[in-house]
Amino acid sequence: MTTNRYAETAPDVESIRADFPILRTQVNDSPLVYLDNAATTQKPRPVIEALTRYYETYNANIHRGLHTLSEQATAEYESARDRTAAFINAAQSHEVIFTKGTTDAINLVARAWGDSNVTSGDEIILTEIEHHSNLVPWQMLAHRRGEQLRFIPTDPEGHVDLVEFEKMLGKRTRIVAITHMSNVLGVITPVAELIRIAHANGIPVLVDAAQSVPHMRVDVQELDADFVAFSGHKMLGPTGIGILYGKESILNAMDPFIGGGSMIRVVELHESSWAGLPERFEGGTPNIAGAIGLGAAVDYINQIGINNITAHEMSLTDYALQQLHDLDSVRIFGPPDTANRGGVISFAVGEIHPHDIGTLLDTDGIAVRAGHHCAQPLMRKLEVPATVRASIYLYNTTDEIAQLVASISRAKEFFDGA
Ligand code: 7TS
Repeated sequence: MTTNRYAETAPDVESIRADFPILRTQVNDSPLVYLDNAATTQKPRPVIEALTRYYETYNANIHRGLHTLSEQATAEYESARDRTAAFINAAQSHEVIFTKGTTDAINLVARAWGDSNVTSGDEIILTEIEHHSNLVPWQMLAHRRGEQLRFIPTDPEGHVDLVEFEKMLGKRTRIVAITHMSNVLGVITPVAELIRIAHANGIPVLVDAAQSVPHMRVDVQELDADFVAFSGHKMLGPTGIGILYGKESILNAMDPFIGGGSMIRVVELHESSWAGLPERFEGGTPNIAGAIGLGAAVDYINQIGINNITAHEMSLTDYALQQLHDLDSVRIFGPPDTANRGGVISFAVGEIHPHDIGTLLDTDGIAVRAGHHCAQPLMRKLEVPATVRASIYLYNTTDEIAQLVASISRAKEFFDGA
């Protein structure tokens, strides 16, 4: 990348905002206040331009043509892999597999690893706070292979019980799969500690990092994670592209899940042999533009500095938690302060249905998510049908948080008066 505008200083939010064309949009006659970043993030101009440049100047399929455009597309696709691998400090680029996203990555593991490593009577350990993406693929595996799912107890704020966790590990435990940051509670789980305990018992760990990698430094080698899954669209990149990181030794021992072009070495009429990493897990024409866009997103984040992004988000989260706490009848789910949490803030306003709050905020141009957030078991545990969720990213401002709080107050007055 060129100059590093921000790495030495706190992020200049106005300068960042100028890079995001959509932030100039008006919604219901108000400037857009985008606080639905846990669902998907907006795209800075360098990402949009990387996509356009690919389609306008070197669109071609990769790894097959000997022509110039194909070579350029292949080089850019592989360079995006290298930069993404460096971003999470993978030891080797071929440990980074391009997928459609987190969901696709976890399904890949549940199929390609699960089908050959899990049998009837085995156990898989999850938590009750998982997104459906890190629950349903394991349920499907259980239906195919007959293993049991077990859940680490969590307190109401989502903190996992490490003592109980250690007791749950046994001879039949095959894998632990856990979110790094809850998309509902914002709580950050102690994955490093969980991995250490699991490894002491010879058990691999998959980390659902969909909500962590975009917002905080995640070093896969330092964590010693076996698998890490995340999505490009939650970190300023395009939709339809994501990552499965896997340790080389584990990936090499796995058979592919998707059969077809690009993932083979030799194909005979009745048998085939597999390509090496990463091609073995990237059958078919991949999302070339998406990968290139993700590479541009990684560059953008690096240019600002991931630690600066975390610091900015934490200062806004601190402010938001205090302001919401001061509002009558607002109940915040998840940790009440910024210790062990990220900028995902779920709340309820009195007895008002979250969907009604979401709709009223939208009339002020404020985008939040209201619903079960693809975490229905967690909603049951919290004994609510849904929550309102505001989620913060690098382009949000203190003023936007103040607008959110004012809009919630107005919504409450509206319903109290109704
Ligand atoms: N895991 C977590 C923790 C997530 O938050 C999400 C998406 C996923 C997995 C799945 O990611 P995908 O890119 O494959 O869809 N979470 C949300 C959300 O909270 N609102 O919309 C999507």
